[in-house]
Amino acid sequence: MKNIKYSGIIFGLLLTACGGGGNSDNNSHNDNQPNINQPEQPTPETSPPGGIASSLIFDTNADGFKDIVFNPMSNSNESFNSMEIYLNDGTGQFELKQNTFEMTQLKGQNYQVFMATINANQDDFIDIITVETDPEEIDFSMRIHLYLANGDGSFRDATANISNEMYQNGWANLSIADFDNDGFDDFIMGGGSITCTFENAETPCAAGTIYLNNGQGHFTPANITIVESSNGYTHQFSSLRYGALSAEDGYVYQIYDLLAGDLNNNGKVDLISHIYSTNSQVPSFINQSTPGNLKFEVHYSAHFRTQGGALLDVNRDGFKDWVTSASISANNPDIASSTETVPLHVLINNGQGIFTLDDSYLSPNQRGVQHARAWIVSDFDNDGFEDLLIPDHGNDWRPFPGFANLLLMNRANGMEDITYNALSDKKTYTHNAAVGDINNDGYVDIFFNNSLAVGAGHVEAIPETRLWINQGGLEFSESEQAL
Ligand SMILES: [Ca+2]
Ligand SMILES: [Ca+2]
Ligand SMILES: [Ca+2]
Ligand SMILES: [Ca+2]
Repeated sequence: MKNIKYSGIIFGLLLTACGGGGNSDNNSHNDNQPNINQPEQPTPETSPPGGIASSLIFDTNADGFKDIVFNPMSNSNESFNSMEIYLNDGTGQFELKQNTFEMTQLKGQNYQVFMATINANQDDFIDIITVETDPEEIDFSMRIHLYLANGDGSFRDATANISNEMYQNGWANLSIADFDNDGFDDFIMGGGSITCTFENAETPCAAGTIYLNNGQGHFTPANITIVESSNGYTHQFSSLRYGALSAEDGYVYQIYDLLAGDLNNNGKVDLISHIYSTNSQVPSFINQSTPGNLKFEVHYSAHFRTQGGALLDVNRDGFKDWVTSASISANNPDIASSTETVPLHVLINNGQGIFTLDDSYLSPNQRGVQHARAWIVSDFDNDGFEDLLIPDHGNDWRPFPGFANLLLMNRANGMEDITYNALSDKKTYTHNAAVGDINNDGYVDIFFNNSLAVGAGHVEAIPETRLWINQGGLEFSESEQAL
């Protein structure tokens, strides 16, 4: 990522990890260092971009072949990085399509640091929601953008359909789900919180804000009723909170970042929050919402410091468990290129959203992560059990050494690391990834947002092929086309 002047100052205290959230993107870079993604020479249009901020794989033009939507973050001299599409021609070749997005820019040089698909307006086409940030500004501008699909591979900007889409937060991620159970996709913001104090209910806090869809693709923040399981107190907030819910009884905690998933298999999407307070238990927000009325009951697991992760069923009892880690982000030359890692952990769900640490589902020698950029759940070998891909960009400071990604297969006795045999052991700067079956062979392929910007700041990270074709779940081959 680019320099973000404020990140070290403001986020430093709150976060030790950008790798925390499923899609979070804290960027801890040194002020005085040059832009890491600035190419020395203008790049021809046909060359792959030096960096990619975010990407998605889905069929944008309804021809039955999945395309790759991406946002370059190092286009030559352009001041504004428009989203672009590699259009799949059905033979495994992609053609670059530019200017298919009607885009209104926030200001200056922007990146979509987050992208997700969403069914916004109930037509037959998949829409896109993004978080755009302006990394060179010091006023923390960020904006949620909505792009409605026209069905022919082009998209129109419907950002005006979102109320309160602009924040002074720098960055955020979103989780897409139908939170009020009315059949329409909503979204919740995570990781946008420079205004959050974690222990003051009165302070505005963007993280944990849920935007409800009116069914026609218009999104508005809605109040959330929180029921505290420990004492039965009920309170309404503008964003997700937890704690005793009463000043007399102690703290009310704001949240910073979260994961969404059905924890108790009742068909409603629940939430869990990472915790940044040393004296807080881990809150699970069990969904009791009805259409138009958001309501969650908070239950607690024992204190455990989590900064990210993914929900998938590790012990195969039918309930989603939580794989998580901390991360390394140190502005220290001695650490920057080291092989130091932090361990993975597994938290097992009791079926009611209460989690217990059990690392026996990891091999005793399980390789750790340095700075997981994302946690992607998909069944890569089609055995019916979800596996876990962890793009890891390594320590987020110069010299941006990169780090090997991690592919963990879900086995009967736990998670098995097959990365080095299936993919590679190279230390890449992988800024998230997108997965999807691009050659219609039934196996999910991977597009890594690898930096190719060697010599432009990534002095140590290794440039590597972005698109890897799944050969049956245990082995991937590099795409012959340079994307
Ligand atoms: Ca809804
Ligand atoms: Ca489970
Ligand atoms: Ca599997
Ligand atoms: Ca495939």
